[in-house]
Amino acid sequence: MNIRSRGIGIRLPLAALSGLLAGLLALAVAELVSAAVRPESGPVIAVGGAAIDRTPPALKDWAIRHFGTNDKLVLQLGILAVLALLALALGALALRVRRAGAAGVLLFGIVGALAATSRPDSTSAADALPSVVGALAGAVLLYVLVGRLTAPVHSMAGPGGGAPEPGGAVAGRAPAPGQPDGWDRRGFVVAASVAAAASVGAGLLGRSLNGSRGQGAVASRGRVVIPPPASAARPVPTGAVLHTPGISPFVTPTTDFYRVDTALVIPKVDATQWRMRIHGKGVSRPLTLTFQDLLGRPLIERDITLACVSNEVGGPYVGNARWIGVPLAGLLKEAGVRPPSRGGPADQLVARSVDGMTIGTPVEDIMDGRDAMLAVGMNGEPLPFVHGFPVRMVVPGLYGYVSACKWLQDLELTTFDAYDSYWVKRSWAKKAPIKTESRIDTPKPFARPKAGTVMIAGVAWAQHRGIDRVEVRVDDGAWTRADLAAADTSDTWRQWSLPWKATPGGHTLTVRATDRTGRTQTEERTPTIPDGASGWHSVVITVD
Ligand SMILES: Nc1nc2c(c(=O)[nH]1)N[C@H]1C(S)=C(S)[C@@H](COP(=O)(O)O)O[C@H]1N2
Ligand SMILES: [Mo]
Repeated sequence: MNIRSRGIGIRLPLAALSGLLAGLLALAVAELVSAAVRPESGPVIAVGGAAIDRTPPALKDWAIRHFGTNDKLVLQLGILAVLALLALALGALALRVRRAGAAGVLLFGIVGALAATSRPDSTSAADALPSVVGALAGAVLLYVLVGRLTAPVHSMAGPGGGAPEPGGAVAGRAPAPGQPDGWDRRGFVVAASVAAAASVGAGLLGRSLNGSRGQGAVASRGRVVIPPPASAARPVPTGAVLHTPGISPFVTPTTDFYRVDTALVIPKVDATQWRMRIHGKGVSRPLTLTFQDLLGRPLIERDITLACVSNEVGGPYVGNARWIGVPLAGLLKEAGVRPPSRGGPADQLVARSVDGMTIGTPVEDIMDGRDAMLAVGMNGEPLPFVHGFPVRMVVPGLYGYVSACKWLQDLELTTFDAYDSYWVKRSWAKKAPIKTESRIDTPKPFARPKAGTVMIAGVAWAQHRGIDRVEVRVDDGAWTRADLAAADTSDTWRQWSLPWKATPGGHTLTVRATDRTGRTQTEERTPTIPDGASGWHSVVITVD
């Protein structure tokens, strides 16, 4: 009698479990090895990063819309879920053809290795190691475990039973007494338990090593003392801050500030090691700057509202902070750069980050007198790691993807003809000034306020042009001017509010803003791609 058929009922789930254990060991070993290479080289991070690089813009926007800043967590959980399913399948396959199952595990290691070495921030073939070593461990484990499931057990042969046979070719052997299914139950349980324990150990050790990486960077941030600015921000006029319940605060607290980037591992750069070069077309005096060089220069402090091009009408990816940093125009001038309007040959400044991001900004905008800066501080402290420590760019009036490179490492002058930056390669516009927009913060969609006076309030922004007017419309009524808070600067958003005598029933509230060039934001709805969403924000509520 063929034991393969006799034991299949229990052996199939156990084989699938073996696949899962092999996958677990592979990931755990990879995590451990990545602690020795660099955390970004781990297979889940690498495949996740490679997936982000290749995500079509529409899907990226969908992910940001639905998962917000959790999009990266969702991506990694998704990768793990897919890996788990494939591991189960490979386990089942191994029961039929042991070598094929093991080879399948190795194949995933190769995919991980390719992803890790293809990332823009990968500089060394060592990035392939975590995936390869992890997959080897997983493949061996799967081979051994399934060996226990298919090994004939000779009577009283003791633990381990017979030698594993290639391909599990065990048909025709009689099951051992006391082992009616004809497989090495004890050997399997022992091997599986040891493997599970080893995975947990390796995984936890790798996690903790990876978690404690960047201690030097954390310490360096702790030691940063930002000197007082040579040019302080003008005090926010008292009338610029409204306290209507539910309105976005004028200054966005750092912890609430939106975060949009492609980094699955937040770069931890040691400020004492930081160097940045300014070089390229039309640079007659290339500069290399340290963090101390930057702090030693006259600093400017400015309130600037940042916005993301992926922000939908009414969306959350906009925030206002107090930035401190070095004026970028001055640095460029020192490097001998002239803007195109003064005959300079470079019209694009490409910022590169330590994580391989590239962001291209018009040189003309940087040098036209606006407060473009290399920011070192945000809301009174050194930049938080998630917002680009130690140095990022901030340019008033331009969406973040064309101006606000975090974890800055290099500035190269070139032309828009010669080079497409990261998002431009992914079909976003080369140039993207922020569109005039306004948002109703309160009431919230589907709110049920009581009839009587209801405060409608929110924010409006048209960075570097300034907001001139905000109007609100209830249903199809006339546009009514909202009360505008005092303007801080043209680079910040403006809060607004309007008391409304709410009558019972369903209502649609709509807002629109007009900037100081006299242009009213267009009603025409466009998607975020390629250069930012347009349209009027409206909110549907029911008054009780
Ligand atoms: N290195 C790096 N810098 C980056 C990005 C990124 O993905 N990587 N995203 C940009 C985008 S699209 C925006 S909107 C801003 C967001 O800055 P914040 O996360 O500090 O709010 O950072 C910009 N700088
Ligand atoms: Mo963005």
